Amino acid sequence: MTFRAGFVAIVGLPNVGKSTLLNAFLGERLAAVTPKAQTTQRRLRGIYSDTTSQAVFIDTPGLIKPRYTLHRSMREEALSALEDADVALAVADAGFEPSLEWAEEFGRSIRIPRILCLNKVDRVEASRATELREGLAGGGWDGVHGTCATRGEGVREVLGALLERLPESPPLYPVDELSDAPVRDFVGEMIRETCLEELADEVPYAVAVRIEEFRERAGDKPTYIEAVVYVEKESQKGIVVGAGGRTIRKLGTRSRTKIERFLGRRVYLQLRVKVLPNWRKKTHHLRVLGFRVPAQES
Ligand SMILES: Nc1nc2c(ncn2[C@@H]2O[C@H](COP(=O)(O)OP(=O)(O)OP(=O)(O)O)[C@@H](O)[C@H]2O)c(=O)[nH]1
Ligand SMILES: [Mg+2]
Repeated sequence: MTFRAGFVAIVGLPNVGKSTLLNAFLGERLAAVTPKAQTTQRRLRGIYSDTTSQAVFIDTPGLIKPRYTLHRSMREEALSALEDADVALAVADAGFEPSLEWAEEFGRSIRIPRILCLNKVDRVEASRATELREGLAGGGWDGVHGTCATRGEGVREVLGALLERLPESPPLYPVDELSDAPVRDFVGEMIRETCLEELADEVPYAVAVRIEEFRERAGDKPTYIEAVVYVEKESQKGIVVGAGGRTIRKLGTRSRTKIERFLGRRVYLQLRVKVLPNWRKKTHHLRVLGFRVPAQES
């Protein structure tokens, strides 16, 4: 029997449910998901394998008009994922008109096999979802599917359509691997996700997380993790620490619970807050924090 394997880039505007879909395909909570736009900041590979196929999904940051260097890095992450992809999975939010307009334009501009996922169909009338799917079907897509990613509805159908369009190839990664990202990257994302959930207004967007130490210890001692939450200003540091350290303690506890569930073992998490002035605009800071910065920015 032939085996199919290849890369699938998941692209779309922010907050349409790209990362939720990735998690639904894999049946694992691999990518950070929050109600806030711009949750995903860099590419994340998630690998789906079965007995006949392997899809290497690349979850990407939502496409936005860049306002500063971090945004340009995020946009570049999404566009370069498309360059390497065998199939594009465009995601739109059935209840969000701009994302539908984006999809229409994207469908016309892309040259590789393309599937459109109309997500969040639970937020519109069933008749509206059907009308949208029919309206979009003529746009050169290799398939238009309705999904509710949070409930897993329609997800298997999209997955099937994607796998069918992958090229014949042996597996690209070991079939028992879920991602090629190091564990400490996931740990950093879980802390950042918690910051997005717990902090309000502009503060969460000024947060970057760096894992300084990740050490497994002998016996039944908890894994030791030291992380720094970077913000851009002293005032933001005050907010993240909170009165008497209350906020940072809450962030620490919630993050630790997620990390322990993910790693399946006990964790000692040491969280600190530091100011890295204007890191989102500084090429050097972005590089230190592990972002890829487009060449023209250097
Ligand atoms: N009602 C509803 N909500 C959904 C659905 N799929 C995702 N969401 C919610 O939409 C929000 C955004 O989901 P994400 O998966 O983070 O979206 P994203 O496209 O990855 O966003 P960025 O990373 O910011 O570009 C979260 O609160 C999800 O729980 C869906 O099918 N229905
Ligand atoms: Mg995302």
